[in-house]
Amino acid sequence: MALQAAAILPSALSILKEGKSKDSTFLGISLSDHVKSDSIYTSLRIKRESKQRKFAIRPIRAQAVVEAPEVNQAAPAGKKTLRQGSVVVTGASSGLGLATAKALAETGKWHVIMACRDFLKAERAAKSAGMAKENYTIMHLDLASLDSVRQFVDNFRRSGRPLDVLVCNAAVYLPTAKEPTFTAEGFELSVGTNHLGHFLLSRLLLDDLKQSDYPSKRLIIVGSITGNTNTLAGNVPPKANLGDLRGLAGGLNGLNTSSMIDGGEFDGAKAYKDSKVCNMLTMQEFHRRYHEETGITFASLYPGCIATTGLFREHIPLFRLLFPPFQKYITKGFVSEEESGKRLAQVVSDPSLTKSGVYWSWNKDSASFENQLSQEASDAEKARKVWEVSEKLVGLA
Ligand code: NDP
Ligand code: PMR
Repeated sequence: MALQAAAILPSALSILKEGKSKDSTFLGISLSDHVKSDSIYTSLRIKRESKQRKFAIRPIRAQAVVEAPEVNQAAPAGKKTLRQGSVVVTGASSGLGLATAKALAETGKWHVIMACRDFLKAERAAKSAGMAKENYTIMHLDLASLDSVRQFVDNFRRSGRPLDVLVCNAAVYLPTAKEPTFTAEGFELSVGTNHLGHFLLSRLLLDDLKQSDYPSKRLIIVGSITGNTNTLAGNVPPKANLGDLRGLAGGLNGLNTSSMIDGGEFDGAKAYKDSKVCNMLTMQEFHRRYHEETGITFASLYPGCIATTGLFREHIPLFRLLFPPFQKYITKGFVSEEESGKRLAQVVSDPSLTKSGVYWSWNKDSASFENQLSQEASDAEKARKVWEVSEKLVGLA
């Protein structure tokens, strides 16, 4: 596959050149215009009656409860069937997140909390995917605002549901942006959303995961091949590189410090790849700090190249036209949204994928295997530094 891809490199490079065009007339609209969805959309199915509950996780939750799933006591004597699992999936309104939500919901074994910035879009997406109402709840989450992340955690806790699995899936990719755009707190938007928003979310929800009585509790952070420079895809410029983290330490605000983690000039494609490196490092740091103590499985994955998703919405039209056939027929790295959803759903619930600290990938026969991360994406010292700097930026330290 690598050779085939290398053989078409010259023509493919012209795609890359087109892809790097920073002509903002193509899609024009800054993502920051989209991210201010009103929190009135927050979906809380609150019952204002007190009820004896199986999952009395925090005393504060007693006033706002939903029908929490329980272990089915009605099963034949001695045999308790597993209660429905409760999984939060960020960015479940399209692409991989939606396909995963659908795959999990249709098993009937999972209740999916779709954590989305656009409530109506998520509702339409769930309906058109044919998801049964009782198998999902939509809750508002805008990862580009730390206040929204905290509000989501609060709302989730009030819902009274347990948290068995958290999937950090949402992302933005801004390859044609000429200038950086920023989150509510002033962090460059790609790293702010893909890494810092998820960092705060997962740190806060770790407590909730700890309290779950589900047999296999998991925290999954979606990574990617393009953040790994030990692959051909990861060597397509601009390459991921966190450098000495000077830009991250300065807050990525583009004012008194760079908007890029390594302190360099803004490059939207690189910012996305850097954010994926942070995602994979964060998963490993979680594993080192908490796996033994909590039994939680921490995992990351590369689901395959899902070339048709909304991730490429900001790319130029020519790229969006040629990218799917290029991946399908030349690199052979293409995977459908449905297949990618099945893969991530496996990482959520397959009893054979409980190993912690693993970066999963799939081979041509769609069999999962533990993949090797690049040197930078598996650098324990860098992971610790990213963790510590991120803690300060999101107000946890
Ligand atoms: P999509 O654009 O289809 O999905 C991204 C999701 O993230 C959308 O639901 C989007 O919401 C949501 N999102 C974006 N910004 C925010 C925000 N501020 N707050 C909350 N949600 C937000 O892309 P994919 O499905 O392709 O991407 C999903 C994951 O897969 C990402 O982590 C990506 O890095 C990873 N990945 C993708 C690959 C691919 O080939 N596509 C390959 C490898 C990894 P909305 O619908 O409102 O825009
Ligand atoms: Mg890449 C085996 C080869 C392979 C694979 C699996 C991917 C996946 N890509 C491969 C090769 C190449 N790509 C080659 C040879 C080129 C031309 C030089 C190339 C180009 C390319 C571009 C311009 N590829 C891209 C882009 C993007 O804008 C995408 C990106 O980097 O987004 C961050 C992308 C991707 N290629 C992939 C995957 C999975 C992506 C989507 C990125 C991601 O989500 O990580």
